[in-house]
Amino acid sequence: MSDFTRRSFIKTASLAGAAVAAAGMGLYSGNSRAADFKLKFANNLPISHPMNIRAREMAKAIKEETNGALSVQVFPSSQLGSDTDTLAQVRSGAVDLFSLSPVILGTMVPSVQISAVGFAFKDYQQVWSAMDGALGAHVRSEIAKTGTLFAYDRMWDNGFRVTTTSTRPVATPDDLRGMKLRVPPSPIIMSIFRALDAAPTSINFAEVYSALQTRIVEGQENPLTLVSSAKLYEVQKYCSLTNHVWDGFWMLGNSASIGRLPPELQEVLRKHIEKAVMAQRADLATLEGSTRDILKGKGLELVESPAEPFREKLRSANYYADWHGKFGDEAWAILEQFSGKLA
Ligand code: X2X
Repeated sequence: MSDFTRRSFIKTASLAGAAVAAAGMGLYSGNSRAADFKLKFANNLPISHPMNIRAREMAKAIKEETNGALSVQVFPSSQLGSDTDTLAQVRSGAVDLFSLSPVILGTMVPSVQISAVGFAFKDYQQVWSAMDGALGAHVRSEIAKTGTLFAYDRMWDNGFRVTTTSTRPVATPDDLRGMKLRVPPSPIIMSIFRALDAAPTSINFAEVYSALQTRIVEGQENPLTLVSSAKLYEVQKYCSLTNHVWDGFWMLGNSASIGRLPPELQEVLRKHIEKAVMAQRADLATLEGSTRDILKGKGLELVESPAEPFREKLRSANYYADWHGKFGDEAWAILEQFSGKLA
């Protein structure tokens, strides 16, 4: 039985919210009415990815708890456009919620890329201490400064990015020399592979499978769960465990869109987003081991790629010094609270 009755909604909704709802959203139009508040949630992940499984559960739970007053429609797999297009849509309010990696959000807010510094995090203890702690708070404050967007507290997990290729494995930095590698439209990911002497090319994720299939690029880099759920093993031969960047997705909200919801509905939304995110993180942790076996079974050759030689090459290319300068001493000090000394 939903614990959110029409009566409590009418009683607790802000006057502004009730006025908006009554005036244009059919608040009082009987039991089997369309939702009074409809939100669009876009993401770029395959429909089978744990994020979309949990997002569908989240949407169902929100509809039930609000007795249909709030509905969240999930648009997976870049259905509403590429990442860069959808970022423009969430900024305008055409899309209300968008899960976006900091490596791409960095095209709009450069400072948010600090969580994607190459080889900064070695494990999930460091990741979640940072992102659920001071570094995440710093990044969310940077996002809020845009005035149009905000980020919910908890990040979805994408995983540690590994490198898949069709031509040769990447066991050492030298293996990357001249390699045509797809990277997201991301200044910081582009800079890692330029510093490692590869030949990176920015392509939106929606076009990655075909770019690999037609050999426009030799390889790409993404976490294991995505290599599996996007079926990249069908067009790749090697999977080198570089783990060069931990990546996640901020759950971005359009401030005006979400601000129009009555406070009660905003809280229901926040609560179920957090629940879905924490369940998705646990899913990826559970899947880590089995995904390696799945990918081996699909014919991918998994290759160990020890981190130190890659870190050393980045240091010698002034990669860390350059990004320290871009992010500034204060933000860099927050990062190193969790990563340890990087340069
Ligand atoms: O575009 C990618 O590689 C992806 C899916 O990992 C991001 O959204 C950054």
